Amino acid sequence: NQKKIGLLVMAYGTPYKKEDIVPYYTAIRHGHRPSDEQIADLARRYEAIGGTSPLAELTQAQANALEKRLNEQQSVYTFKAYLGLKYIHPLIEDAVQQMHDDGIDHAVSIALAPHYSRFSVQAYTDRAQKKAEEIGEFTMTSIKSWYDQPHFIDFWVRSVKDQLAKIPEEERDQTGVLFTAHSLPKKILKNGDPYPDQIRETAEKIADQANLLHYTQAWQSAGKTGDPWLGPDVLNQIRTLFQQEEHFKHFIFCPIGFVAEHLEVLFDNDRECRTLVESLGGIYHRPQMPDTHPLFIDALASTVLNTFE
Ligand code: FEC
Repeated sequence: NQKKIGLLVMAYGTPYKKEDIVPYYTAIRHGHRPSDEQIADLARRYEAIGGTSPLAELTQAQANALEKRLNEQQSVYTFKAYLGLKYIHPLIEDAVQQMHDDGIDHAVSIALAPHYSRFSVQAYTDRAQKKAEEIGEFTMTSIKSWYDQPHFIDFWVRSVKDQLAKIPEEERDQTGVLFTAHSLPKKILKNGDPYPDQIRETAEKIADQANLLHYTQAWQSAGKTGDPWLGPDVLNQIRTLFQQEEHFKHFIFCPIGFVAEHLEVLFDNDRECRTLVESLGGIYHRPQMPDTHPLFIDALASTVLNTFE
């Protein structure tokens, strides 16, 4: 009889329908309702990508694929995946409760975000662990980061190479690759948060293995709050590249801090970055996000199995 292990797949969450936008955005703002103007602006961005984000469906598909892969790869345990979201149902706490109700006493938690920050992954983990402690006689191993898992790096190496292969050979040295991740408030640096270093390391590994000539890193999707955010912002970085390297023609965007097609990629990259690049006379390229690509699911599965060694 195989031991049943709970697999807590934690992710950001997205509004399922238009009416969810206000409570979702209010949850992101820790219970403070954003201004009508901010709400209208967010609704307009969802509208621009088709009304809602494909993220809800993709997160579920990723959790299902990971559960399946883990159960194929070994026969000691039976993994059962539970989705636990940060800002909308099913919430992280409810998922932990459900595991307990289903008779599970050990779980592994993994966030669908490759890089660790106190602001991102730690926030997910704290909520899960707190709930597990409340329940009692329930243990959970929480994975902090998995950005350096070789299959994950390989996914992006292949994606960049595929994009480069589509660019005419004589124009390949006129191509710049931009690695981006979600910006965070600058105050994270004060406590030595590893987030910026992990992202730099990810970009360097991919660039090295893909033999990239020209690449740079930038931050995207910074919040519209008063305090300073990590920079350079990707839009400024695009302008800088055009000023310094007028001969660049192609720009390949790799949003390595995210793992699915969603608002930040479909709007911030595919709309905002594309518009700026094209207005400056360049050509925009962006590979498909990891979604349920087998290499990506293998990266997650290996990370989970490593916690049992
Ligand atoms: O619906 C979708 O398709 C997109 C869902 C979504 C993902 C996501 C990922 C990250 N965020 C991170 C940090 C912040 C910080 C703030 C912030 C604000 C928003 C807003 C929306 C939103 N985020 Fe998000 N993020 C997604 C969606 N995020 C909507 C609110 C409106 C806006 O600013 O656009 C600032 C909070 C504040 O306003 O004070 C900080 C980080 C990630 C990547 C790691 C992860 O997925 O956990 C970091 C997906």
